Amino acid sequence: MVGQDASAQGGALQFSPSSITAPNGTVVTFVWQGSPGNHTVTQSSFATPCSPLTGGFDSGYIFVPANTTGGFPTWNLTITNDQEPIWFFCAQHLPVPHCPAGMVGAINAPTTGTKTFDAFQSAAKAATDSGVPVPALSGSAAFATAAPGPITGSFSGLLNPTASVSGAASQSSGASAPGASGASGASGSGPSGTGNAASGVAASGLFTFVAALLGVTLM
Ligand SMILES: [Cu+2]
Repeated sequence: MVGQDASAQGGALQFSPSSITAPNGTVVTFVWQGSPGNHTVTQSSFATPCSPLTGGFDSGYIFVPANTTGGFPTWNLTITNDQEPIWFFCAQHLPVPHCPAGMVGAINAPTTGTKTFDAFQSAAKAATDSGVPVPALSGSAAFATAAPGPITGSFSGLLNPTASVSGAASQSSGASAPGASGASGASGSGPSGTGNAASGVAASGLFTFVAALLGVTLM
């Protein structure tokens, strides 16, 4: 889940779950379920948690208005290198920078040593930089084949990638990951966060992140 409702444990500014393990070919589905919320999923690095990674994936901003109960925008990333930790953050700056507030996530982060998710999040909370998203479908160790969506109706986006922007469509032939068709299963995970998302993982082999924010409309 990309964000949470403000009433959620841990507040609105979080990915839930925030750290997962996903083998190659897994389709990770991000769900912009926080309502209201305006978040990004932006790849970064362990060294600079709150700065976009050059060549990293980036959803751009997606705004979900208050009182949204369904049809949330989603984005599917396919994992291509499960030996490489994928670090990401939310690049939203309003009303406070989300990354230094702890809105970071990881896929295939080490569980021991110095580069754990907890260490990454601690570094994010000490960071002051929080860059502007660079829309991209394709990232390091993961890629998307389509833009996040739907970004229509009450949803709005800014700096969102498209197939033509990133050129990642050329990689889609390699994206014959099993899971792509199962992505709809992610919709079964409810808005209530980690518990439901975790059960969704168990049921479908897919992973869902959701985020939420306090009614910010980014211009
Ligand atoms: Cu955010």
